[in-house]
Amino acid sequence: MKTNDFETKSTIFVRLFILLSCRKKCRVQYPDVQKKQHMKQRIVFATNNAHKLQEVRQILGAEYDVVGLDQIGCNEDIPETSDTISGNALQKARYIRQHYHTDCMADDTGLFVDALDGEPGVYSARYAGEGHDAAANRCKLLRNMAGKTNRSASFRTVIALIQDDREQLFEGRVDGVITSEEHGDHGFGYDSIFQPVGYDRTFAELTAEEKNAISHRGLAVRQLALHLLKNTNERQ
Ligand code: ITT
Repeated sequence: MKTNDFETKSTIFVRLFILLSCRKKCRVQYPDVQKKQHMKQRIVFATNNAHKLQEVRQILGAEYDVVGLDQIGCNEDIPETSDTISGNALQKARYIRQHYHTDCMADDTGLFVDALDGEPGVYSARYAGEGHDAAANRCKLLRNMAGKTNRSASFRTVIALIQDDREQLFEGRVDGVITSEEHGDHGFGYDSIFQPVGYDRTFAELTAEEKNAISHRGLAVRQLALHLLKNTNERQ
């Protein structure tokens, strides 16, 4: 064999070796990636409010696959007839459990204003009528607050989780004041007229990350996340 031939053959051999070991590495990595995707925990969130869905997805992060009602084929307006937010959260979660036979979570939220004896509270969504019109709700609240010196209020959220036929509640609350006019255009619902304690901006002037870090929903969802993590660890 000539020297040149020998060099060519050994170069081919070295290249083949590198190629094979790369393929081996790829094969090792690929199932890991697949496994990670499968490990994502699926949670059905019983809400018709796209903003809530987006917030919960952001707060829980990529580890969870938070599924909305349309993804389980539910287009109904789930009844909310309780006079407490915990009652409504449970009612929504139980409805989905009963009709769609799946574990799920539901969130009910209210804005409780001290000078209005806790109104709109559990009726926050329908404060200005059955239409769920957020602009009309804010307008009515600002009208009812005209001239009030005590502007203290709190947002409260209760999340009901039904998992393996067990019911759990998680609560979050943030205190603040009702501003005299609307400020900001982020967020939704009453965000533009609620200024949390310690801030000189309304929720609608904060970024989504800033709101989620201190909000009623952020607090409740982080408790839920701890519970889910504990459950998962216990099952393994
Ligand atoms: P689902 O019942 O389908 O979850 P909803 O919009 O009816 O959605 P709630 O009854 O829990 O939700 O909420 C009452 C109202 O309070 C709601 O219509 C919003 O306008 C408002 N709201 C809820 N969370 C809010 C938040 O984080 N910031 C501002 N307003 C909020």
